[in-house]
Amino acid sequence: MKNEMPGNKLRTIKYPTWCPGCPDHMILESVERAIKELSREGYKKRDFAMSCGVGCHGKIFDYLNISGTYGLHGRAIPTGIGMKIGNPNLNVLVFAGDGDTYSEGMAHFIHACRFNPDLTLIVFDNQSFSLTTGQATPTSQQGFKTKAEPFGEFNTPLNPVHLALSANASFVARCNARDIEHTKEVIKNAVNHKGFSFVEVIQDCVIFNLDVNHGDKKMYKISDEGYELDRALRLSREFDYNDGNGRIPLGVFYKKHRPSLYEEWPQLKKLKKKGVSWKGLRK
Ligand SMILES: Cc1ncc(C[n+]2csc(CCOP(=O)(O)OP(=O)(O)O)c2C)c(N)n1
Repeated sequence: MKNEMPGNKLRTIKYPTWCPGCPDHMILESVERAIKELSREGYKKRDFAMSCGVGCHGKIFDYLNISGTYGLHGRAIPTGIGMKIGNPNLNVLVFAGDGDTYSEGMAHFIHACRFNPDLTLIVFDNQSFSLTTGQATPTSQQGFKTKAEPFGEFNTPLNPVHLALSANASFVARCNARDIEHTKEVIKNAVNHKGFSFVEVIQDCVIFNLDVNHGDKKMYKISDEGYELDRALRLSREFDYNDGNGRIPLGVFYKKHRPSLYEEWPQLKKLKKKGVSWKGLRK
């Protein structure tokens, strides 16, 4: 049980210890607004649950007043899938970092795209392992100088949006953390999607990776129509996570319903039919 902030049921009394100006504050605000609006549309606050990775992003566990677990680094996705299997009526939000998801947790990410469990993954992508003082992650730009790589990162960055599309994810989106309202809208859209929804939120790290901050100027919003895979793949290639060239498309790249883990597996179907829920547990 967390201590609720007076006047705001979605916040705990904990004061955020993220650095001043860190876009993580803005992602928290977007998530809060999304849950508030979804609650007005019929979702219940008690049916939201979160699974968090380890890193700066994971601190959202302390500030957002919903139930869940603070997981292991790289293991937020399987923990979230477990929560959903235990109680299929939960709306599970998985909060993870870029290091968390695309380095330690990469296998889980790819297979979640394939398995299509009905949950929402929100990646705080600051292109750096920030909590451990800024080492390069798979999305760091080439040339990124860190204490561990003083001559600069030489590997080419991974493009998670392109990867998710190639791995058959049923919902793929990218947002800018600084655009709170747009991120809120995309998160609402992701929660409403029945299946695995992947929301990549790009941000800078105001202490360790300021270079990616300059990307704001290059960002633009894509239209909300026609979610064809070819268009999504083409758009995903516009930004390669390196600094410099190209524009950065934001919005929902791809959305297509296909049977989720629950609809595919007879054992899970049965569980869902039983109507397992918090309500049931209280009886
Ligand atoms: C298996 C494992 N490897 C490494 C660590 C050390 N570790 C803790 S937090 C962290 C950095 C997290 O980076 P990221 O996931 O990008 O999140 P951020 O801090 O940038 O939000 C690392 C490497 C760990 N706790 N567990």
